[in-house]
Amino acid sequence: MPAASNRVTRRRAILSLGGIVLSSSIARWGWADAAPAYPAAPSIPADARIVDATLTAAPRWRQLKSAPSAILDYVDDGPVVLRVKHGDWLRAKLINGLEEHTSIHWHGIRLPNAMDGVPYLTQSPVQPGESFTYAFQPPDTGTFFFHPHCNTVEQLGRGLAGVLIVDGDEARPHDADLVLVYRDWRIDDTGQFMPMITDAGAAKAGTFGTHRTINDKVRPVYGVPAGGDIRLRFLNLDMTRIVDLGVIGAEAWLIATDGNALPPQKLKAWRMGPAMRADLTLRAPARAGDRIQIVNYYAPEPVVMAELEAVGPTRDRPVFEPVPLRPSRIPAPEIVDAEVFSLRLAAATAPNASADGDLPPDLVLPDGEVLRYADALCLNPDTFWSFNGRSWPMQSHEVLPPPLVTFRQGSSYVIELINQTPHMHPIHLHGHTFKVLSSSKGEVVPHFADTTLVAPKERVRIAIRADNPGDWMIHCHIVEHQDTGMMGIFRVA
Ligand SMILES: [Cu+2]
Repeated sequence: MPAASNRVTRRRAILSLGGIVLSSSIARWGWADAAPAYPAAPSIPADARIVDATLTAAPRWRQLKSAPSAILDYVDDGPVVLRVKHGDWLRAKLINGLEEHTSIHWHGIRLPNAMDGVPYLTQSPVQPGESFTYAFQPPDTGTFFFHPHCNTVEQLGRGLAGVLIVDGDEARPHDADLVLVYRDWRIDDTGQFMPMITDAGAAKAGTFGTHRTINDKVRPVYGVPAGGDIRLRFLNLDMTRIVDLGVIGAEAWLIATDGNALPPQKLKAWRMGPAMRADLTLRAPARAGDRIQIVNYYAPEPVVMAELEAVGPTRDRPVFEPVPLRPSRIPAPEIVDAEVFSLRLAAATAPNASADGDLPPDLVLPDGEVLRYADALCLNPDTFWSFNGRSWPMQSHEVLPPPLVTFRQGSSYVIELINQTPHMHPIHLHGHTFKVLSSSKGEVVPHFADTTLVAPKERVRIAIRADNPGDWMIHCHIVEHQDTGMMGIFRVA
């Protein structure tokens, strides 16, 4: 049988197996008929303070343009914002009201592997009508978010995401605390969604939306106490767009990146790829009616995304000075003598061209059939991207490739992200928060992050202490890039 038709046959076979075989038996590389070896969930101590939440992922109607759009969300009036105090446990019951499986990944939270929400890797996918309860104690304060890790292009693209705030980082409280969620919806004039992924987009910078919003509104205006100190939590929850966050009309200071405190930096502009967050502090205008503009400089002309309008009597405050947040609790990586792991971000290549020379072993399917890695790769008909010469072999997570790298638990590593492509890639690590050390393109402000944007031809050095055991995802957060190959597993053991 010619190789090409062989591939097609196998592809059909795998796809038709669908959830039947794979829901009962996980397909890991080289493991035949292995029972799902999911990590064990943490147990909640008897004296824990618990915040309960119910999140029903379901289709809903939302007015984005003149006609309502059929979005997906956990609540009717999004975005949902969950708040816990540092030290609390969050116990969130996900109910799947969708017609396909889903899960919740808690982006940026250094939680136990079992709660990371990656189907087939850390848990069984949550099937339609089923539920799954996530319970964990967030170890860090800050601004986080959550979203599915299944068919992410469609589910996140249609709106399925929420905000998680862990309070307890303010040495001095602000007078107002605003959450600004940036998204670009891919809808037409009648509010209908357009195809979320296109080959032309996925192979380049991504398929852009058509309707940019803050908290689902175009250029909203928020009243803030006149002369008061304001905290802004800006989240780029788009799947494609890059934002250069700026403020016009007030002196703003950057106080946290991806939720992690840093010494206040006077804000000129802060570049944010999909999934990145920035916390700002600023003083509202003293005179009621005066406005501040929140702008995006990543455009030919600054684009106003939202405005703040001073309201009410003027607060009597001393001269504005940015108060730093309490220092982050991220374990500092020991950078001197740390091993360096290079990760090349590149276009997809034939697996035989892998520069490492260590091709992954053949895959043994649950029914005993042996599938070559090369054939498995062909299961993903639209593979455009790779890490270190390896593309994630399927569009879903049903077949798991071996880890790209294994880190010794407790050791520190420098990871060099080498962008060999002409496009931006916001690279996200699960389970760990890293320190951004340096860039080949110039000075960087050292800061902690869970996602960092790597520009074309740029090399960015980050460092982690690999202290959280498990198999974790690393991927580009331009979701189409993730979906078409730029994803892998790193193991901490
Ligand atoms: Cu990318």
